[in-house]
Amino acid sequence: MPLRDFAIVDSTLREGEQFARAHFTTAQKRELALALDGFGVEYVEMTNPAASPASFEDARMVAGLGLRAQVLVHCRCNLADAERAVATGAQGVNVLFGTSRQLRQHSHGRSIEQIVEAARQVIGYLQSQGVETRFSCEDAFRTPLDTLLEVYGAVDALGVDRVGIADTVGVADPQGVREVVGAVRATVRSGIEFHGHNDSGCAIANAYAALQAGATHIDTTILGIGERNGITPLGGLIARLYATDRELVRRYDLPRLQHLDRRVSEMTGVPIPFNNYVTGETAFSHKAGLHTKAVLSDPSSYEALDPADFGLERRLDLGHRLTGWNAVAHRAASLGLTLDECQARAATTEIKRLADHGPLSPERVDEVLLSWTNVAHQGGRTWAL
Ligand code: HCA
Ligand code: CU
Repeated sequence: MPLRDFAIVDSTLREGEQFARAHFTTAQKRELALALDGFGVEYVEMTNPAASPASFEDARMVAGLGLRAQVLVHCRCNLADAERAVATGAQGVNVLFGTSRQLRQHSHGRSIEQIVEAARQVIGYLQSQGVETRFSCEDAFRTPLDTLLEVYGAVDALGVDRVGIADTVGVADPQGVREVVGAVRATVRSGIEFHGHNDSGCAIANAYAALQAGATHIDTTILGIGERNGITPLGGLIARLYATDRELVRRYDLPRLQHLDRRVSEMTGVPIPFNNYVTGETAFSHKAGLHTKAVLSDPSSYEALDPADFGLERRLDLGHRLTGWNAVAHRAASLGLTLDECQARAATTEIKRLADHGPLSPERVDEVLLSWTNVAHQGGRTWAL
């Protein structure tokens, strides 16, 4: 399958609600659903409507917004939940059941036969209601592969639209994901959704590996929020795909990503990490002289992502001891000062000398350049620093 045939299922309003710091109000859910729709995700997933009265009302409200995105509700694999889910008017229902030994023993106590039987009932009901239906095996990567394939084979035979493969505890690695998704791809005709937690730092790489192996849908949340340390972040998946081929993400309104990250940061009170994909404070900062020189000549020499595609700007840091004369000369020129190489080198030496005592702000660098040039133009001093 070509890599471009994928859809993003954004679960900020479901998995993201399970983040320790999240408690979205109805107005915030509405705002995020509209913002995600504006960005262009294909699906928005909502919390199980059976979770609380407000969860039901909020799912109904989002399902009624008339989004371009399909609205999904998440629910357990039982008829009572499925009926609540359908009553919201959502276009699709994402059902799950834990299949690992750990979850079968400690969560619900059912056998694989009982799981398949419950799936048969619930999928049959959802199909009779005309909603898109997904069945996911929770904790798939701690479930024996033959068991997984047995369950997926059974629900695929029932005509489910999609099967879900969840790395619930974040134990999978890209190689393992390729193997499992590849085996599922060879077993089912349905779509395949991958949901990966980030406990061991592989959530983006695993989502990407899933796509390479034939997954059709990837779960994300804004900033990656979710249970524990969360899942594949929307911005990180976008960055990964863009780095492969920017055409893969052309259909999304990339400059809106900064707004999504900022709003979720504000709503949860958690700052955007400095090293966040695309929107981190330093994501487009260049510092060392070798880097700034090459970036001034051609930004792609040290950039996989063009900040302009995301409505952002790159930053060249000059006020430090690793600075380089090319970038200093460039800055001087943008201040209207013309320095020849010799002068630029001398000014750079002065900046380095000062910066040995601590970083210089951009304003301070400009001051140094301006005062230096004034003195030089008065003719009295040479630049043998
Ligand atoms: C959960 C578990 C889940 C479900 C994923 C899915 C997981 O919190 O309900 O429905 O595919 O990580 O297994 O988020
Ligand atoms: Cu999850």
